[in-house]
Amino acid sequence: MATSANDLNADHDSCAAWIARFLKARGVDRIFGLQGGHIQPIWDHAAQLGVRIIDVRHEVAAVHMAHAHAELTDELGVAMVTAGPGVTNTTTAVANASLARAPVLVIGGCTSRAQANLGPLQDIPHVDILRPVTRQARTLRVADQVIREFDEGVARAFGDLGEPGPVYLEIPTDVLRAHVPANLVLEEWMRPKKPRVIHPDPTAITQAVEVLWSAKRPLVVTGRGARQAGPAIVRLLDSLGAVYLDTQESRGLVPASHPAAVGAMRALAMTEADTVLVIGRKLDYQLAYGSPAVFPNAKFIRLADTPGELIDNRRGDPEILATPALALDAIVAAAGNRQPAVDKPWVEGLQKRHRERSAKAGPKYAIGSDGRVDPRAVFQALREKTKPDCIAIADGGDFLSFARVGLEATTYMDAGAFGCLGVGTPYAVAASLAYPGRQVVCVTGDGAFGLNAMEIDTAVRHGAKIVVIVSNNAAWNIERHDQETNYGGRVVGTLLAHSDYAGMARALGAYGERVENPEGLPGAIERAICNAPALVDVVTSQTVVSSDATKGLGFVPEFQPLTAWDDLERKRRGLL
Ligand SMILES: Cc1ncc(C[n+]2csc(CCOP(=O)(O)OP(=O)(O)O)c2C)c(N)n1
Ligand SMILES: [Mg+2]
Repeated sequence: MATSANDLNADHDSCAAWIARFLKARGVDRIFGLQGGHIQPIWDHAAQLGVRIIDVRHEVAAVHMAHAHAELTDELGVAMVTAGPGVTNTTTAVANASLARAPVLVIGGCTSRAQANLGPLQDIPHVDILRPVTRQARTLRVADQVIREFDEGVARAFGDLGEPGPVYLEIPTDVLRAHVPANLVLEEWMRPKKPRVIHPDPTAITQAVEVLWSAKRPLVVTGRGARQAGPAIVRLLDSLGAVYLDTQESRGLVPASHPAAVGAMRALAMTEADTVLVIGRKLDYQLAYGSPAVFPNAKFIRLADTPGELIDNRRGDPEILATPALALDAIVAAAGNRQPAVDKPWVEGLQKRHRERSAKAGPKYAIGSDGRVDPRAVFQALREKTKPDCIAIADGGDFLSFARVGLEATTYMDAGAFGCLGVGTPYAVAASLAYPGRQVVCVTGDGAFGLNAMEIDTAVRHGAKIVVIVSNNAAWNIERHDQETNYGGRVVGTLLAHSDYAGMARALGAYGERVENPEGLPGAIERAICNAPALVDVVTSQTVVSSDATKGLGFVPEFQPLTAWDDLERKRRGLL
């Protein structure tokens, strides 16, 4: 490597050097990013300290990766992008992390102070653009205060002053180069912080025991905020005898084999429950906004460590602001030997019907009416070929709908509440780099795949052993289906080509093969796992209709996300 006498980063007490040391001190061992001159001082110092730089092909992917890293490891996810388009390219991923409340720190470039408002290169009001989708967005102009700002920013990313979520900090390049004497950087700003613990109010615990242990038809529902509380939830379910539903964000928290889990009877459990304990989640579209139309018999108890998950849509009585595991254990302890009033035949009835529905092996899926591979056959083949600790990522329209039912993995991420197509490949890359010893499979629609397809190149360069399975139905199919069924069959702008995605993967240095019949799936998946990073391009049917398409998720009913719930809502309003 050629060396140069010129070193703009020779000062190891520059502001940029302090930021790199701060990140290292906070346990950050990787930064996802795309380089540019404005951020080069931090980029270089971080690399010199041994922080791994995972350089991507589009800034949106860097933030998706930081997000997945944060979710899968409980660590801070860090992305670094340059000024101007580098920052604006992150906006969608920052918004996605905001809805997913993922603790992500995005470090942006910013023009030097002396050029401010003169019309410099790559200048745009980043902070104004990102403010609505971040917990904090600031320009740090005072070099000796930058580490204090980072300390505060990381605290906000982990949920101080509101929900956890993304934080955006930018530092003008001249500030990055400024010298900061060590005596001005307090050691306490650098030191890692322990996660906060919120102890429950004993009065609220007594009240919760009273309501739960008097309930005849208690239902427990969890979300992202319950993720640390799996064993405590199981202890509560065991002592209360309630039924249980997870949501997309809490998959795998309670083992699917636990008798309380009645996921296949979701609608009936929601209709019939008289008491619903909601742990760590909003009553958002996945829970029909908590509407009495869908929960006609229920009163609610809310439990979360952030008020944002206590106060939306329906009042909890009680509303418990506490670390969920602590509150749940306190509830179980306070209930002691008290016998719950639970209606056992109701619980057993739901359990029995859940078992019957789940046990149905279902047909062996092969081909759709157009002769192409039934997308559900992919998941049957995956079940044969993947290990139980496989990490699964799902992205797309119809294919995501099939994936939710067909995938068995308990470590799982998907396009989420933001419906953010394009997350698949970046999430998978970050997952594989975080857990190199585990299989990582990304199942994605061809449309969704196209949004960040170049990240296959990142996987190859960084040795991320991902397996991407593309459902190549040559369409944005869930939308095509909507046009066909609800807009007079006028199909406009929703068709793609049967592009050669396997060839594309090979061109980028990955393994790739195309599958055109269901018998070819198991072998192709096995070869892909052995040769990862790899892509299996499965030519799938457009004619197999997914449940998201039939339930109305695609076409946006007026009051509720699903047509069945929308009908109930209309009935409640006297419109039917
Ligand atoms: C970024 C973004 N753009 C558009 C949409 C709207 N949308 C939702 S699903 C979908 C179709 C996805 O097509 P594909 O990934 O090929 O999956 P398929 O339905 O064909 O299985 C579209 C366009 C979205 N959710 N996100
Ligand atoms: Mg498609």
